[in-house]
Amino acid sequence: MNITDIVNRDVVNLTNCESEPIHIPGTIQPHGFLLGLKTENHIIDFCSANSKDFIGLPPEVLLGKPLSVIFSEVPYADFISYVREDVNDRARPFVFSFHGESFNTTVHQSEQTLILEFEPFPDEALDLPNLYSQTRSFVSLMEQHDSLIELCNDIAIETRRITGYDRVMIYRFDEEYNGEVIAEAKRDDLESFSGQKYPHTDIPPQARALYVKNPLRIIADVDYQPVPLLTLNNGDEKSNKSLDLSLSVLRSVSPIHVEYLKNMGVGATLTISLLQNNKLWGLIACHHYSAKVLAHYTRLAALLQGHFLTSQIRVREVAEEFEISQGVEQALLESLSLLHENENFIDDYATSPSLLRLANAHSFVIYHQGRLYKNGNVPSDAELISLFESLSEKYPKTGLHTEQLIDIFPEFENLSKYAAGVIYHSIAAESPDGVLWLRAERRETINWAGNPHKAVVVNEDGGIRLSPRKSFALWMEEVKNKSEKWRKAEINSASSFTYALQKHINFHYVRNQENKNRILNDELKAANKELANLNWISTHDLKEPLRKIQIFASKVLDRENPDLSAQVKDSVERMRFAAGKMQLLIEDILSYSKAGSIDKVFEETDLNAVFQSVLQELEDNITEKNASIAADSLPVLRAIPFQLNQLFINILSNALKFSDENGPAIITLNTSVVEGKLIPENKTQTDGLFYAIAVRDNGIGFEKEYQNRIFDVFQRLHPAHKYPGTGIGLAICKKIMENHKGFITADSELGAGAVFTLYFPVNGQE
Ligand code: BLA
Repeated sequence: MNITDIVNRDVVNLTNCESEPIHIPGTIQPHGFLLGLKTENHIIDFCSANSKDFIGLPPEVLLGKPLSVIFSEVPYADFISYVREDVNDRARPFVFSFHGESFNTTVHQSEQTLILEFEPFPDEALDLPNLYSQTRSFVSLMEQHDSLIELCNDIAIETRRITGYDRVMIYRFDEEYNGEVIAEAKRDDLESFSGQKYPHTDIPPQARALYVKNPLRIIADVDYQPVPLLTLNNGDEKSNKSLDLSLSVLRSVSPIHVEYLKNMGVGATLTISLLQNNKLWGLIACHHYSAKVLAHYTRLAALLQGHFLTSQIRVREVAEEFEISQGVEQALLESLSLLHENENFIDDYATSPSLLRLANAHSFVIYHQGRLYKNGNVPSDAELISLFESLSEKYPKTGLHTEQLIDIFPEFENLSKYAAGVIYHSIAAESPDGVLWLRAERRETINWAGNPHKAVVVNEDGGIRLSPRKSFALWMEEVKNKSEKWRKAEINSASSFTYALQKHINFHYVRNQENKNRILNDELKAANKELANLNWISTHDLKEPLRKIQIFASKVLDRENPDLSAQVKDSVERMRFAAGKMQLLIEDILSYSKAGSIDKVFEETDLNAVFQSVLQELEDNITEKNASIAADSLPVLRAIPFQLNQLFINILSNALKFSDENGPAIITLNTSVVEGKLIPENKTQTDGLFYAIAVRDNGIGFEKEYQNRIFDVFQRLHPAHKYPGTGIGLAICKKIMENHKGFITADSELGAGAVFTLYFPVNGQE
């Protein structure tokens, strides 16, 4: 028979210490022995080398045999049904007897192997703890204490009472798995570890993972000799077998951890996991200063202490968090009512204490449109502005909360006195405007048990082997430039307030704008009213007397009264002329104001017909000027016919009026279709196609600089005595084009004719 061990002989070094396969050491601790059975036939496949010490049979005898042959004292059927029932329920162990001695047997499945771990009962006693009284005393502790730490302290005392370890500690992890002793019960002569902090490297990740899976770990004697696990080597099966001992109770201990415990002077330990959401929250860590094996049921009682505490952690933490968040919420509500009830919130209430309390901050600042509104002790204005600028540049959208601003902006180290930690939100895009809650630096001293930066020592013998630190002497670290951590409730409340503030600011802006618009609108209404009045006056008060003047003047002149001197006649003539002009002006003003205000009735309008009728209307004028006016085919539009009539009259009579005396006037109309976006006047970039009707003449033209102003009311480019008119015609044209969602442009050079282009949307928009 060929027997080999499965001992893992890898040495821990710097690169593998975090991944040391501690679940497959291939050895166990010697306070019990282990058999590994093939699941299918219960043939003994693994046996610890110490079996003879307990049952007098060495591995050579046991390996390869069925279990039933060895333990004949126990009805084998009982074991089979125990295994079937619930293999992982370690609360109720199986009891095997051999030659009259009973063994507490812990059974569990590991891959293809059924593992049996046999431990003699200490003092031969089946030591049942009084679970009822344990539970009752826990319930009374629970009722006595509000705070988690107080409860932890009593759990430590109670666990020590039940188990008898020299020291029981409640050890809590932080986010990086550094741990702190938050409660302790110990022998009076021992020095306290309370408040000490231990680096995460003391319990590497794979060890933590094991303690999640298997919540109880016993190291019975740090001076033990590991016992190898043996197996048959049948030639065909290579001897590279291993046995996963993750759930085992006897699993041997990592040598580096043994050394650690020896460095600490500890002889035996018990560790119970405290889990929250399937993660290690902490440990109940027990030390004994000599070897110690705990009886099975006492282990369960200790485990129960762990479950008790675990059940309360969340409740207490939530209760503590709840109390804080209630304060925060109350302050948030106060702040929001101030915000909602005061139009000038920023000016009047930025210094309200509730703004600090809503995030439990030391100070608070709003930066809005170049002004700082400060609440509490804050850095100088220049420093604040520079901070807002840096923050808005780096976090234009997301906002930020940090306990240590200098991690992100090292240049702000000198602000730590006020702003070691910040909550920041931007309140306006593309500007440094924002809000800041600040927390001052909280200097803190961490009492490390030994220098955490030297938690591992590379030994000098070749530099390969690794040791845990040898000194646990107090090593104090001062934490600087860091504030207290922002809690979730505080961060959320700051976001809620910022959101409301943003709405408040926007609302204010819109309200201001609305107010301005309302004032403008009122002014406009007043102006319109005045204008309407003017129309009325024009028609009734002005036109009538003017007509009378004209009639009388005509009468005077027509009678050719011989008594009248030539001078008087001339004066009357001028008077009639002036009255005529004035009447024309009134007519034009009237039609200008009408062009914008009449109800618009759009009809299918053939511009060719309009053009022909306008030619007839202007016939005398055309003849007088010896002009020719020609148009290629004009479009049919949905339009207001009489307005287009007026438009053509104005444009063409304008061309005739400003024709060159030295030659016949030639006026042409050409129609093309252009892209809306290409029309320079189209400021809103209306899409779609437009008819472009270019009215070209060979008249006297005008200087280029007037091409925009030419459409303004009363704009005259040429002397009135030579080119009479009211200066309103083109303004009316522009208004008519606007009514048709079109545009009008003018282009000319002095002496080189002019082009007026009328743009109508092809799919006429009414
Ligand atoms: C395991 N390390 C542990 C355990 C504890 C600690 C509680 C669980 C095992 C046990 O019950 O002892 C650490 N013990 C502490 C701490 C206190 C304490 C912090 O009492 C404080 C009061 N350890 C090292 C280094 C390595 C290391 C440098 O210091 C590795 C690089 C490893 N620690 C290590 C390993 C285990 C461990 C591998 C798992 C032991 C095992 O379960 O086999």
